[in-house]
Amino acid sequence: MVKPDGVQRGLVGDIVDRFETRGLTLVGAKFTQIDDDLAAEHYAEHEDKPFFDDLTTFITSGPVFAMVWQGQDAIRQVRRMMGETDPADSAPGTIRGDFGLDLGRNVIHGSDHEDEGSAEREIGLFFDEDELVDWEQVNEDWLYE
Ligand code: D4T
Repeated sequence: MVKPDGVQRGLVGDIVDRFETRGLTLVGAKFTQIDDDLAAEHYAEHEDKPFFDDLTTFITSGPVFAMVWQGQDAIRQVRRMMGETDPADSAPGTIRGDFGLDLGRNVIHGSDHEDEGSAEREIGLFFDEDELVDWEQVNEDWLYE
């Protein structure tokens, strides 16, 4: 999900381009504004953390662009392309390493690849089943051996 800072800074197109060019398949997308309830649910794991209020205030502060990407090892590869949680620790070439400087403005959210159910849970928060499109890219034979 491109966070409000990424949307305001006009980075949606570049971020979509990176995932498309990598070979991932877009199966869902939604431009929306998160309300307080959804923010609390989305960041429930951080409920007791000192940065929780700042986090939910930020994520509800403007529109976001939520996406579902599919492909081989997609969750882990997206996390690698995003960089570290703190842009200051993110390598150049990653999304946060190229577009961010500050932990509280880290441009993008991605589901956790170490937490098995996290992508499925988060897709359920943002999308109805009929908003996801089951399709095959014509170039799959050239992406996968
Ligand atoms: P998100 O969830 O935004 O994709 O980030 P990460 O998955 O990379 O990292 P996270 O869940 O640990 O942190 C969520 C979010 O909280 C902000 N944050 C985090 C913060 O403001 N202060 C902090 O000390 C930490 C650890 C940044 C990302």
